[in-house]
Amino acid sequence: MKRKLLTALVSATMVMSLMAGCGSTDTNDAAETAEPAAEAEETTSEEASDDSAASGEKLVVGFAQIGQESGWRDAETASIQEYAAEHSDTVELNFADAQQKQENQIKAIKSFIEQDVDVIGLAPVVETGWDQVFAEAQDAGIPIILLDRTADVDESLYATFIGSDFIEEGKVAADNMATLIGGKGKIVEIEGTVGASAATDRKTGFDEQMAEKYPDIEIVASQTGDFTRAGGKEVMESFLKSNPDIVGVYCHNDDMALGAIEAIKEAGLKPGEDIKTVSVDGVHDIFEAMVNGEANCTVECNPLLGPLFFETAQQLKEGKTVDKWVKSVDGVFTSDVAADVIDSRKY
Ligand code: GYE
Repeated sequence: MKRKLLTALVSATMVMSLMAGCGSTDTNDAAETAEPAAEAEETTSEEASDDSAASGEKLVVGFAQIGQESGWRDAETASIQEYAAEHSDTVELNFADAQQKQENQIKAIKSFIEQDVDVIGLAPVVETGWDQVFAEAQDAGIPIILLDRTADVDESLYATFIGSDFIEEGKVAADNMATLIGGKGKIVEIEGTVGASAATDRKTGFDEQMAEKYPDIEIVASQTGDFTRAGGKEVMESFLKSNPDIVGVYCHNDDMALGAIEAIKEAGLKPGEDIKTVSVDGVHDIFEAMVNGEANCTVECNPLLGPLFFETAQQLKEGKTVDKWVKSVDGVFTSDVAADVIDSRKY
């Protein structure tokens, strides 16, 4: 059933249809209903039926998700699962939650190959270590879609990357931080998961922009908070002890900023005033913090990738090829507009 890839184009209209197809997702609901488990868990949208990858003409997709580290990721999972549920007559989703572990993602991919799915989707927790399993998928004729993070492999080993420009996000974050602190002062940086493309590139973009354009701003400390709220809080607590004179914190995602805000408050300081915040994602909770004056800026990164993911998978199943990078179009929001836009946010 699977065909080798040819080169073609995902048109701009697909990106538009993604934007139009963004349903409203409640990340809190997703977090509440998600069941944590010790190992990678696989569920299929069609468990009750006897359809299989080999039988019907349905689009059969395996998706190896990272886990549940952030509100952003819960929103992405909900977008994928909702699309599959709404299109259950044409689509079958086999979803694996890797509990933050690369080895579980590799196991899931191997199991999707065994099942002979049409297309494999993967959000790679880290960039390296994928060559072998990607080659196995290629040998089996199964195209791979990288969703929301890139992998450091030869371009021939995957069909496309759907996601944002993280270097650009870092640069935009730097410009906004510079504006917030008047172009000078000491700041700290809380990084995402070590080895994840979203963390590496958000750091590169931010640090390079700071070095090139803002000589009077000094990044005095930079450490990982693993993209989690608890991680952001813990790192900020230690930063505040050793750097009491900082005026800003840049976080690679909103969840870590929300943790950092708690740490700033517990230290008797005012987040959003004494220490300015800039983070990435645009989740609902950071908009609430901006409305409350406790956060200053978020650089958007769209997690509602379900519709585009399945549309792209269908094109691949039909033997069409797609752009190597289908780039998300994202905005940037500061606290002065937060109250006006919060109700229109979809995640
Ligand atoms: O920004 C962060 C999540 O890979 C773009 O992963 C994604 C990032 C997102 O944990 O919140």
